[in-house]
Amino acid sequence: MTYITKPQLHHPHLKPNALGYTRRDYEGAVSTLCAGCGHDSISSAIIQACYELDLPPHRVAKLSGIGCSSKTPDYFLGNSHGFNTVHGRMPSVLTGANLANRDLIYLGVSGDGDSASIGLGQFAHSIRRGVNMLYIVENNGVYGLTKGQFSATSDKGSKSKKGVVNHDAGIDLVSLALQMGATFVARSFSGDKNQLVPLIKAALSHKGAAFIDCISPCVQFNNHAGSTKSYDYVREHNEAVNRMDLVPARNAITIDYAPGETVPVAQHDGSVLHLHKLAEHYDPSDRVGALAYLQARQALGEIVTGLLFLDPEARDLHENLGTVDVPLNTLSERELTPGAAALAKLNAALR
Ligand SMILES: Cc1ncc(C[n+]2csc(CCOP(=O)(O)OP(=O)(O)O)c2C)c(N)n1
Ligand code: SF4
Ligand SMILES: [Mg+2]
Repeated sequence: MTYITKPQLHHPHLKPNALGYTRRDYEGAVSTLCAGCGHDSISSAIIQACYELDLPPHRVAKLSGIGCSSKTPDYFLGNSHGFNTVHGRMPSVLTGANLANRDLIYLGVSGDGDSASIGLGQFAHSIRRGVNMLYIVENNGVYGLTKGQFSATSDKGSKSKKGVVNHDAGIDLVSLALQMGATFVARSFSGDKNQLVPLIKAALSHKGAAFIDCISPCVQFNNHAGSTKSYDYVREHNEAVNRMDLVPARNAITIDYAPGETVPVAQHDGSVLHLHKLAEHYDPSDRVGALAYLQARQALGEIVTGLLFLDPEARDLHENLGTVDVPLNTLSERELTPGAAALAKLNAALR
């Protein structure tokens, strides 16, 4: 497809956010994905979330692997830092960048092939280390870019476009993230912006490893009868456990929800996440309960969406390692090489 550049001019009536940026300032290049691809809706939700959170674009670093999903960072946050790594290696590059500069907001974007096959080990270790990031998997159950092979998240018994049955057990990245110790775990659907935008806002405000598995239909290779990741299938089998909104710390906003219980959960940046429960007895603070709930609903053929687990006391990798408060990349040579006396003291402490 030919590369189309976007016009630089903004409509004069576009509403600016608190920083004076309009939604357009959070956009990227024109997408070259297939029309109707779920990944484009996720890009749009990311743009909306960053605009609503008033994030300074230069403070965001977006990283990805390889795949149609991993191409998407080119289509949002055009004024942010970006790094398109190799297949399955986004988590380690993101971890390194985060260790070097803790002051940026890290957004990792990946696909089910990128994270559940070649990158499975990297996915697991970045989550268990508590890297402060939002890790989104745009999950379509196929390798879209390489023309529709089953991926490791394809459900057992689901069919390819040509009718071939998948006999392998599917990997559920949400369950894996829960087991690996993620402190914010959610699942959503690219076609449900009302659920996805607040989830992204809350995950970006969370300190620790936040993971969102976003079902994102591939209209080219996996949007047919027999697929469990098609628009029709997800719409029919979606079971939302909660609805939510994130209230930034600076705004005193009261929330008016439909009848039902609303639970406020404070985030590390001072903002408050308001969770409105829909599913009966669902408790997003119970990690084991979340796993059991997921499996029970999966056995009924339901796809559970919403915020599935949140640890408001989450710690991140820097806290665990006891690193200094300032970004390591701002330390001077003198601070990094404190001299022979400091080395002797350190060695003595280890004897
Ligand atoms: C080391 C390596 N092995 C294999 C490939 C081929 N390859 C490119 S993208 C891809 C899978 C992408 O699937 P997914 O992450 O699900 O992205 P999607 O296109 O479905 O969004 C593969 C196997 C590659 N680029 N590099
Ligand atoms: S092949 Fe599938 S995943 Fe890739 S852009 Fe097209 S619809 Fe999206
Ligand atoms: Mg895929």
